[in-house]
Amino acid sequence: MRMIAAPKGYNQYREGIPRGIIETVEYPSTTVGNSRKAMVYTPPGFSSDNTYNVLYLLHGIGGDETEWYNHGTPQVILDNLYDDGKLEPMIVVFPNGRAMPNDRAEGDLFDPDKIQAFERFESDLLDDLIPYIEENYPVWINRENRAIAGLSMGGGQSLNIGWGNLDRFAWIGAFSAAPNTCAPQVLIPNPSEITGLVRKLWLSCGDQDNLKHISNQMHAYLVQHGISHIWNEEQGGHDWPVWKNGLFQFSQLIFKI
Ligand code: FER
Repeated sequence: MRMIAAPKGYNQYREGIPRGIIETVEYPSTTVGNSRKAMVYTPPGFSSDNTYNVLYLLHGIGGDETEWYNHGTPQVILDNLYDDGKLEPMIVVFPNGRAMPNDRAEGDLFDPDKIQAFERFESDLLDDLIPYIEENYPVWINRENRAIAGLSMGGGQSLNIGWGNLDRFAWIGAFSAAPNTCAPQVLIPNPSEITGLVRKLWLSCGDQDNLKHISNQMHAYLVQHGISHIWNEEQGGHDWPVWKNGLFQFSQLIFKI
């Protein structure tokens, strides 16, 4: 089994290094008809004199815009990677992928309305959140400067939204993609026409994850059609070690020529 693992200490808080800032923002959503929250990480040394890439990093069915921050210490992982000189400068946006008026992770998380809200998020992201970020942060607005990745439901969203909007995204990551992932032949009906458009495609899943058939199926289709990607089947379940490794690995691959 091929396995790309983060080195020990990758998510340990380091004393005395420059740090990014993580904050909560609110943006007007025409899609949902209210004001919605997202978290935004700006990197160490962030300055509006510079222009940044943007990674949209999505949560799972049990989470909201705070899930990565509460469980994944993304700011520690990213601060350490900047300290090691491993990342292109990027802002990371943590949206709430359940695009409905009550977007908290409460009640029956599998309620069809809530599952549908994960689909509706595509419009909220493209029409509301991305424009908000691009108006309020100094960011590049080309597809090559925009990445999308996520865990589980967010991994499915990343594959669906990424492949569905190649004019907007050039980098896609899916960690333990959930059954909301569209069939690969629906997402990529004409493989010969998209050669090279996705600059890096990362797929990972734990070997103990009972949703692994979703990733297996995507991987098999990509292999069958010669679509370049990285497939990391790693030890683990449907859980944070896999997702944090996903962020650690994927963030180093993106926005590099
Ligand atoms: C399902 C099983 C798991 C499903 C979604 C999930 C939409 C999501 C899991 C997660 O986000 O952790 O059948 O259907």
